[in-house]
Amino acid sequence: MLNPLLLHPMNKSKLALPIGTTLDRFIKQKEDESSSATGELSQLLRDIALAGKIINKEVTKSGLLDISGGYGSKNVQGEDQQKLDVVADIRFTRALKNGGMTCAIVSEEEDEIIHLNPNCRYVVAIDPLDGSSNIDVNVSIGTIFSIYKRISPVGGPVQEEDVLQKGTEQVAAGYILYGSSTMLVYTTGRGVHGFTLEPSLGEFVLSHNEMNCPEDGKIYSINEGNYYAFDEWVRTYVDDCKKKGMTARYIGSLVADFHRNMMKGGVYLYPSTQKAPNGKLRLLYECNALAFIAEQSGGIATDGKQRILEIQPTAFHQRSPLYLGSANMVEQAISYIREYSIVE
Ligand code: AHM
Ligand code: MG
Repeated sequence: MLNPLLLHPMNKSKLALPIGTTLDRFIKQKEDESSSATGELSQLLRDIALAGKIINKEVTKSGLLDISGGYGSKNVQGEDQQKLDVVADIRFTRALKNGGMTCAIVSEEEDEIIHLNPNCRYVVAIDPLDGSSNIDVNVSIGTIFSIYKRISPVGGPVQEEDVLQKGTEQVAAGYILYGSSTMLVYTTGRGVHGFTLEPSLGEFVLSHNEMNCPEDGKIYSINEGNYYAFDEWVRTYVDDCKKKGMTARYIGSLVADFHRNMMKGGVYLYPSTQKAPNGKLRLLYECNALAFIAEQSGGIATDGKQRILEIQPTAFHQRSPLYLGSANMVEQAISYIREYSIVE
């Protein structure tokens, strides 16, 4: 029988919420547990979840409606935009604008800051639909988001410094994975929690409480097509993974590759190449969010020289090499850098 003391309102925060709890209720409980919470971040997380449900609807219709394929334009980084990339960007911007908790957005799909309500405290960095090359072929894709508190005073225009904050300053981060089921995974710096979309209810429900990334694993994820463009240390590392009989898994959607490795134990690598000396992935809205989640679940994220979260960004669309996942596996991979670096 339940201890009646636990039912007392004062003790509400001590009750661990069971699997199946809705995201709304979970967010509310976390808000109640924090003495400084104003409810604004909670509302922002709900706005993101709502946008995720809308994108999910669009993604599942892809192929039926005229929303797959190229949009015929390029984003600021010169990459072909897919129609769904653009749809997702519009849906998120609209949801965050209507939600009224966001002062600015920086998005993979937009060159400049999108200014929203200057009276709000939160800045959102977002990749609305990551894994674009997989959209048309029914392979998992995702949304990645980071939330920061602005530095400049509320009420005034958002400044570059509000957006160009180190990953350590994130107040929350997460991703939505549109896979065999749709999941929202997020952290506010107190563990990582995963929610699965129950399609008939249209609700995200708690399915993975306190997610932990195993320290070790067997999976390495890297685009080996770039093998001859990698530095020698990466090629040697990949050769050694094969000699050890490790498992190669690479979906080409960062969210999906990261999620699998966090569940099963693995390492994700996107190193610099001859063509892309800073790698491909974007610090603000790809690397930082997953680095925060990785660390919160016991994993590691580094650019090979320093913690991803400690890199000071200098541009909105800045790129970074990324080594991410199970702690021992990331450590082991980057130990090759030291071994192969040329001592002058
Ligand atoms: P995108 O944001 O344009 O979709 O690009 C990012 C994606 C990541 O999801 C994925 O890990 C990586 O690019 C794959 O790149 P590549 O095809 O070079 O291996
Ligand atoms: Mg992306």
